Amino acid sequence: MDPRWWHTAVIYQIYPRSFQDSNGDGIGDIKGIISRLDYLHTLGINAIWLSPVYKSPNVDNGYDISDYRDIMDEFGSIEDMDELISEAAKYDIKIIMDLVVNHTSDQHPWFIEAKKGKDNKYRDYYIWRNPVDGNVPNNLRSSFGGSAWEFDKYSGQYYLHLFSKHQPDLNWENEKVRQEVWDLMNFWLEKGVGGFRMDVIDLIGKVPDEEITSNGPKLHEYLQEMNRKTFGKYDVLTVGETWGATPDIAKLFSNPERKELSMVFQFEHICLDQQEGMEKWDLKPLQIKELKRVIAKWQTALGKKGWNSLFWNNHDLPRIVSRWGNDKQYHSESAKMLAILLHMLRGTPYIYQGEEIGMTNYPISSIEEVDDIESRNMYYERLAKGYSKREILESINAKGRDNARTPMQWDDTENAGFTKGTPWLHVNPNYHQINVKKNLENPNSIFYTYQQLIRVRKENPIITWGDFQLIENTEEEVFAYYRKLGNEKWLIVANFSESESVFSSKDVVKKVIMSNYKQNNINLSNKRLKPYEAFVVRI
Ligand code: TEU
Ligand code: CA
Repeated sequence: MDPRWWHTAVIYQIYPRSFQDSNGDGIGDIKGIISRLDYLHTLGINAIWLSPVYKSPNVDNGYDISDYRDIMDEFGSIEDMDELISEAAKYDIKIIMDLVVNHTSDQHPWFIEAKKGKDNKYRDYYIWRNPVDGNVPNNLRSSFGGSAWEFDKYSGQYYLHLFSKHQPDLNWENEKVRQEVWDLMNFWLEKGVGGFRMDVIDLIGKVPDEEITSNGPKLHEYLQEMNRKTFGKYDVLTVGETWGATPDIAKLFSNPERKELSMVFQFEHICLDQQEGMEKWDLKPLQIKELKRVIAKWQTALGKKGWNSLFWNNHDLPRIVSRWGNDKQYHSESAKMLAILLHMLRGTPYIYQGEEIGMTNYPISSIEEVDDIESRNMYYERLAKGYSKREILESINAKGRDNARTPMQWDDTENAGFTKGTPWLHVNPNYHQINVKKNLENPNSIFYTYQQLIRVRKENPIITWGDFQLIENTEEEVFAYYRKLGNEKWLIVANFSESESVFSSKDVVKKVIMSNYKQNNINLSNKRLKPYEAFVVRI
């Protein structure tokens, strides 16, 4: 594959509402982000994936857009955005915009027009169907609960919304819709953005009448057209959010010869603690052996015909150290282990804000503390089904999206230095112990592990380009693999457990590249592993 900048890059995701408030209204904003560029430069990242900052009524925190060419008042102005792009460029940091074009807000002028009647010129921008026997057209469900069809009394038709009813789905079959999307993408490309993260992009080819939502028949045709009409002429990163991707599907998206996207986010590893065929709230314990199998599969299956993105976290997922690490006794060890394991893989790593200091899930005790539409809808739906409050809150504490959305913990002053006002969402009370300032002051902090991982990746092509090989015959809780490029060979070993374990191999260590426990020399014959120990060695 032709090397591109994003092959060796590390991306940092910012959830703007919770990153840094600059004016005391309790809501993070663009000026706040600008004031923290220096910090991100110290970490060493190359690009920021910015969750949506466009005008939005905020039913789904910006994933419901009412104007794609303007900025949400609370976040600032279009001038602030221009300034962010140019200030970030001074640090060699690119801005990757979140492109949410499967749906708009119901407050978008297109939808306001479309609702005016069947002959309105914007009617066909959305997906309308007549009732069937006086009821919904079919059984399509919304991701946020209930039917995906909402009745519009005025016209007597239903419109489709795969998310909330305030997020009507665009009709991608309509050529004019596609042209509108190309225009708005070009608007941002001309401003010099570094690419797009494409929200639920595998839904745009849906065939609602056949109840096909993801991976519809025209999906790849649309993406090839998008590539030709917009970013194909630019040196940018594009990453699609694709919950329904298998490795074969991921190759369709990311094989450079097909001229679609740079890479996709796949979620197979992320779904391993969910009961088969159930919802994300229905948990089961993670099996390390499954995690090894799934990661190894994705590491090898794409071959030279596709590219992986690597992530543990985003704004929809619980905090990884609380999920598959240990956010109490082995907080630091397990956070570093997870970082080392992921960042030594082949692909482009993404860090979600606060992950680099080991931020943890926020413990909620009542639904009043919850902002997220997905959790709130599920709460009332399951209450009505007879679940107890206790079990529902347990699910939200484990998997709710607000876990990752609490404000960034900068220091131990009031509200963790996030705002001088009242934060829009509660700050995690553990900010006195877990914050950026403390991390920067401690050379052994989680932050410096991330910083080192980013630096080591830049200095060693083996991490970007080397082959991956899982080591099969280890203790179950030990995740070990080789990376190999030319004559160079690296070994990565991680103990995914709070108990001691052991790893044994005939390999001889030439150099310890890094480790989460201090050690200058490692003997691999019967190497005892401490809780959550992880190391990278050249052999
Ligand atoms: O998420 C896609 C999506 O399907 C989410 O509902 C996700 O499955 C869920 O949160 C996990 O349980 C994207 C965005 O990342 C999310 O924030 C938006 O709410 C959603 O699309 C709609 O735009
Ligand atoms: Ca603000």
